[in-house]
Amino acid sequence: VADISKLVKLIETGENVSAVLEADRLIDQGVSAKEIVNNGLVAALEALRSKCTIENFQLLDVLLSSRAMVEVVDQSIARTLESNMDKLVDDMSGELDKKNKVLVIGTILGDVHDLGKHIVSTMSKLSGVTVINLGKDVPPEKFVETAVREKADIIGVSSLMTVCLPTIKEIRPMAVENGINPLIVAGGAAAQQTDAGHLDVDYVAFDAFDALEFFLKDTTP
Ligand code: B12
Repeated sequence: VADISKLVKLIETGENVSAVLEADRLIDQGVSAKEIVNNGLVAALEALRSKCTIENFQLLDVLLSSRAMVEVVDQSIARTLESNMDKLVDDMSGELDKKNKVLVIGTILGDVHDLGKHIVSTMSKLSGVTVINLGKDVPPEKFVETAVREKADIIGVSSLMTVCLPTIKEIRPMAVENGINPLIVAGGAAAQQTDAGHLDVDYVAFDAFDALEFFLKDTTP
């Protein structure tokens, strides 16, 4: 079994160039994108939790790790998914929708965490979803306005900040008021602490792969 701990360490210490080389090496050894994302990237950022609190905020360390993570996603993960996306999609359970879906994605108002959303957005694009990425700190009305204009099938909303969760609940009533009924999917560590009913969304994804499966699923009745 390939050892992913070196990659975790390199991202944790922000060594972006070496992290990309190590991720490429693991991929060449047959390690899957899912394993690298879930056990490598997410684990490395998880280890920084204590450096990112209100009381103790070691911004530079966290930003250097964030950069290393993004480079691994954009270079190593994107490359392997480009060549293996068909297989990943084949492995998904249930009927897949042939229609090209439109996803409007962003991080909710008050929250600037966007690494997880970046992974979801990159994977969705590679699998043929049309992605409109609104960035971070996005007010609910912006999600809805954009979904109306772009005729979105799905609104994806990320939240890593517990205090921002209540704002997610505003999206559905606003969408209904504007005459649309997209699927609303939440993700990110804070959203994962609650459930779909509580956030008034259709689904809370536990990782990017689970999210993609949900996006591509055939939902026509
Ligand atoms: C990196 C980081 C930062 C970076 C963010 C850089 C960036 N560009 O995103 C910076 C330094 C900016 C930052 C700032 C702050 N942070 Co911070 N940060 C983190 C850290 C260490 C990692 C988060 C991360 O990126 N993980 C890796 C990604 C890949 O994982 P993920 O987001 O969970 O994504 C996966 C899934 O959840 C899912 N997913 C994610 N989004 C979406 C969206 C959709 C639609 C779907 C379907 C799926 C999906 O797919 C992803 C891949 O599988 C976390 C600790 C942690 N482990 O969560 C703290 C953390 C989130 N931060 C925290 C805090 C407190 C802050 C600050 C307030 C600190 C301060 N003193 O100011 C500020 C917040 C500013 C603000 N208003 O938002 C707290 C939040 C506590 C809480 N529950 O409310 C945490 C949990 C750390 C802790 N103390 O426990 N932070």
